Amino acid sequence: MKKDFITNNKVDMADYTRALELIEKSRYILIITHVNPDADSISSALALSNLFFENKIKHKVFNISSDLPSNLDFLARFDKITDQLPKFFDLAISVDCGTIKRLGIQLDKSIPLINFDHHKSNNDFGTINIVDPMKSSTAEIVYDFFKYNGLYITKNIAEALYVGIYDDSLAFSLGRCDEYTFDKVNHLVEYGASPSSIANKLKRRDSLAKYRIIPKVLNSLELYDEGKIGSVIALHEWFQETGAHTRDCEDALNMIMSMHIVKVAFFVRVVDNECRVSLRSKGNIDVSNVAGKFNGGGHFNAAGCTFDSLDIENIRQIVLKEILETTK
Ligand SMILES: [Mn+2]
Repeated sequence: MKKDFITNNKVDMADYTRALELIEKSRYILIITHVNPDADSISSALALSNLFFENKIKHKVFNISSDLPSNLDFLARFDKITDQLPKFFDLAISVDCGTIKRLGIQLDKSIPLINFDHHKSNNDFGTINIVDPMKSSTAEIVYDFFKYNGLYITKNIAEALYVGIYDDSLAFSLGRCDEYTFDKVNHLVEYGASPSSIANKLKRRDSLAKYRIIPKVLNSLELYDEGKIGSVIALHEWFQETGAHTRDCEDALNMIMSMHIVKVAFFVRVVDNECRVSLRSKGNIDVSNVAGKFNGGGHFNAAGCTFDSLDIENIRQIVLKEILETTK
C-alpha cells in the first residue's frame, strides 16, 4: 500500500515523516485556515484537528474571521474553530494557503511551519513544505499524509477529507481529478463518508436570499470577444436589499461558465471594503497568470485577486483588458 498508492506524487515522501515527527514533539499546535476560508481549507484543518483530538494532541484551528461557511457546520469539530490566537503555540500548520499572506496573520519566525497546499502560487514558505499543484485539493494531500504515516482514518476524518476533495474539485469535474483522486474517495467512502448525505448537507441548504441575489448578478452579465469572455458583478446594495451573504452569489460565476460559448469568466464585487475578483476558465487558459498580474493567485482554471479601489466598473475594464491580452 505504502509503495503504490501515491505514484504520481510530487511531494518528497520523507516530508510526510518529518511532518509527523514535528507534530509528535510539539506541545501546542496552531492549524491555520486561509482568509475567506473555503471547504478545502476548513476540511483539511478539521481532518487534522480530529486526528489530534483523538490522540490528545493540544491544538486549535484558527481562522482570522469568525465568518465561516455555515454549510460545513456538520463536520466534526467545526464549532471549535476560533478567531482567537492561543497565547502559546510551538508549531503552526497552514492548510490550503497559496501564499503566506493568506494565513491572515504574521507568524513569529522562530515557530516552525508545516505548509500543506496545492496552489501553483505556493513558494514553499514553510519549514516543511508538502505542496503539490497537481492535486485536486489540499484535502487529497492531507489524505496522503495520513496514509503514508499509517494513521487511522475515522468516520469524522473521512467525512472532512471527502468534503474537501468534493468541493475543491467542483464535484469531481476539474482536470486535476485523476484515478488517484477516485481511489482516495473510494477509501473515504469505505471509512464512512456518505456521498449522498454530504452532497445534501453541502448543496441543499441554501437560503432564500441566495435566490434573490443570483438573478441580479446574472442580469449584470456582459459578454466580450464573441461571447468567449463573460463578466458579472454584485453591487454592495444588492447584499443589503436581499440579506444575502457574499458566498450566496458565488454560484453565479459557475453558471456563467456553464454556457457553451464562454471560455473565461470573472466576477467583481465589493467585500470587506475591497474589490474582490474571481476568475474561472476552461481548457488551456491560465487565469492564475491574470490574477498574478494584480498580486493575486490561485490555480490554472480558478484564481482570484483583490483591489483597494471600490470602483467595480473600472476594475471590470482593467481585468477584461488583461484577459484579452492573455487570450489573444
Ligand atoms: Mn484548495
